Amino acid sequence: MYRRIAVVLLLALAGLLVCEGGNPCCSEPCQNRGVCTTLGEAFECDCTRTGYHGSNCTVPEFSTWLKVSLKPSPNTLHHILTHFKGFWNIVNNISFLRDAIMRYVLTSRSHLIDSPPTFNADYEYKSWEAYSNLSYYTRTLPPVPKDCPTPMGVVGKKELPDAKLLAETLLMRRQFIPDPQGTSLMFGFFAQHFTHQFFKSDMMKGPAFTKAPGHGVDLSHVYGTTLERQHKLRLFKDGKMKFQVLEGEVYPPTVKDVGAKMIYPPHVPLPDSHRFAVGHEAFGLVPGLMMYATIFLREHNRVCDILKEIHPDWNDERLFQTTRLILIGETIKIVIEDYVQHLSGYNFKLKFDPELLFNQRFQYQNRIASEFNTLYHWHPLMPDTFHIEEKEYNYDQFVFNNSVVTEHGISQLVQAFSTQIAGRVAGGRNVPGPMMPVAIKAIEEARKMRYQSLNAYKKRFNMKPYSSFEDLTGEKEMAAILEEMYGHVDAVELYPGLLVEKPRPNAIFGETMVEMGAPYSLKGLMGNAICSPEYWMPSTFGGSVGFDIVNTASLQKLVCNNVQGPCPVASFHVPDIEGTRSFTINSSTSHSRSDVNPTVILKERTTEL
Ligand code: ACD
Repeated sequence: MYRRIAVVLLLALAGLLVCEGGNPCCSEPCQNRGVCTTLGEAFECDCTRTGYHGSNCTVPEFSTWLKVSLKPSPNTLHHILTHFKGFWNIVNNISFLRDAIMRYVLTSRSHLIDSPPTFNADYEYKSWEAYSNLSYYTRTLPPVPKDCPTPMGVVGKKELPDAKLLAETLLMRRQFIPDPQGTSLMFGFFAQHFTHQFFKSDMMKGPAFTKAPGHGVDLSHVYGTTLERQHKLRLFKDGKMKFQVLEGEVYPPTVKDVGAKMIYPPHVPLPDSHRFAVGHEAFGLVPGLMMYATIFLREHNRVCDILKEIHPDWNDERLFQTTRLILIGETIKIVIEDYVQHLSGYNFKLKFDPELLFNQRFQYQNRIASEFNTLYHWHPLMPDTFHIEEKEYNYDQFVFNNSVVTEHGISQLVQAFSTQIAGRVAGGRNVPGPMMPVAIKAIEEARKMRYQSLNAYKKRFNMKPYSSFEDLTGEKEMAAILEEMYGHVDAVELYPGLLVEKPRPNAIFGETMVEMGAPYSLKGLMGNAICSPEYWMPSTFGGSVGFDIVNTASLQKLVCNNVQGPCPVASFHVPDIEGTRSFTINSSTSHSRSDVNPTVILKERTTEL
């Protein structure tokens, strides 16, 4: 009680102190998602529906107090979900229990996302412009006001550390650190392929803007963001997409053939036949992206054949449109049940079932947040070199090299990427050298958009803010550098903070990445129109056969249905020793697949069951 009074007094004092020199909202005086509004030199907190009241929204209502006191911390919940395998095996097989837990996961996560969206980089207060202008990413927290004494409000130094120095000191890889969750490169490339349909910053306008107005899973990376591009890529026969056959296998058509612009730098010595054209202009960047683009192209044409068989009377347009809805459904199913399932490390089995939300308060809409884009810079996933069959490619040999795709073929690429381990994301110093410019740019762009601090985001997503630098990193060396650079833990920026954060035990991420990433993800996936009661029915997908394709989709099936010959294992997790789901890292000295085995000890976690 005394502690709470002291906090209230301190906040009020901070507000008063700042009011003398400038904007009183700079000190973030309103807690618990209360909204700060300046009143001349004073401020007012709007605590409406926060569950708190008082001048700083710090006094809980009884029901809030009860909920907060009883609710386990995110780390405790994570521990429960990632241990006790025997218990979860039982729960996973009792459908009403599994459904109830999944419903809770979906609602508790998605209620953390403002829907309809509220702010953007240019509007720190609610406005029709911010709500309606789809060319902006939305913002979960409004930008730090321009007239604040420091870049993070009132705390920290007057100048932020040099972005390059910061990235080189704390983010750049020294030695490859493999992900202890066993994430594969197949996951890394899926992440890159899938997210580029909704993370598509419009750099002509600036980092706050997007060229993907669909704000979610619309498969625009397969079909193009504009109707003009889509039409260039379509065959206009039986609903299909254009393609070419190379060495007996189906690949995307050429830029020359279809006239859809792609980014292939002129110095890259690619023959015209390998200048593939797909939905996203930049997917020639790495063979991993083109591998997925090819798989999705084949899947589209495969599903068209199935639909045509059932609906011989349907025209090209209807076959195309229905197939697109099926592929959107397949994608969401794979993302929840394979991709997020893998990332979570949960022994609880996640479920894609839109009906779970039909009796809940839930809005079927989504707006991609700038902060989601920033946090998804998972470049530490990328290895130092890429191993395919007997070859090892460095970045120079790998980028913009579609020949790798046809030389090895989709099957071999899947096989190779499913067995090469990806890097750990949290814990610091694991961004590969060639990716460093992207990491530096992420820091600079966040500054341009005046992001609030890591700790402000922790509070916004119901986490306890870090109390010290060591609390953040879990060690002393990087903590001391951060202290030197930022002066105060409340001034640490979001993106560097996420990458240096102490990982959860044996995990790829720290607490903040998951607690922020999960709400954005689940809201974005389940907020899709196809998950709404109006759409979620067999007829939307051309009948029971199409609906079944959606409801039984998996990464493995997606691959098997679209490769010739024996189907390779397709997995977001590198191969296990029998019965093992995760890894214990023996040392931090693993460089590439050739030395993963000696240095990564695969160990059964029997003690944790
Ligand atoms: C939960 C489920 C487990 C969450 C675990 C990790 C989440 C961390 C980061 C985000 C992960 C995946 C992103 C996937 C999809 C993005 C979809 C966006 C659609 C617009 O505990 O809640």
